[in-house]
Amino acid sequence: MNIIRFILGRIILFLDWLTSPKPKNFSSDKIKHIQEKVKNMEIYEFKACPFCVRVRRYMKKNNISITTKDARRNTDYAQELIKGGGKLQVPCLKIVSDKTEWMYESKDIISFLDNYLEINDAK
Ligand SMILES: N[C@@H](CCC(=O)N[C@@H](CS)C(=O)NCC(=O)O)C(=O)O
Repeated sequence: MNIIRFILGRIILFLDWLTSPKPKNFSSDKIKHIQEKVKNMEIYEFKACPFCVRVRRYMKKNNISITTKDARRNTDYAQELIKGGGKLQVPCLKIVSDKTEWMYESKDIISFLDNYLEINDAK
């Protein structure tokens, strides 16, 4: 089972690399604005998780740069995620504030970023 998961993961990463989206041509002001609005965010992920790939592709296409934490390779990150968010499931968007939020579900993360950053690219 582990070997099958490993092979599937490699295929996903290869296909993602092969069809990697081009970042849209946003103005430097818009990119700065996006960066400012996401600077308090982090994403917990597994590199070869298809749902994480979906979020990463959306981010790349829309010039969104959020720190990622690989919760598969780093057990400290996995523990942070379980303690803060309540479960080991990726992707998870952490929004740090007085009342830190942990958002699971790739579609919800994309939809949140799309609205919050006024991008209008969520499908
Ligand atoms: N519906 C979720 C599915 C997320 C999901 O199934 N993630 C898997 C990795 S691909 C996971 O976190 N599994 C927990 C584990 O492997 O321990 C989404 O769209 O984000």
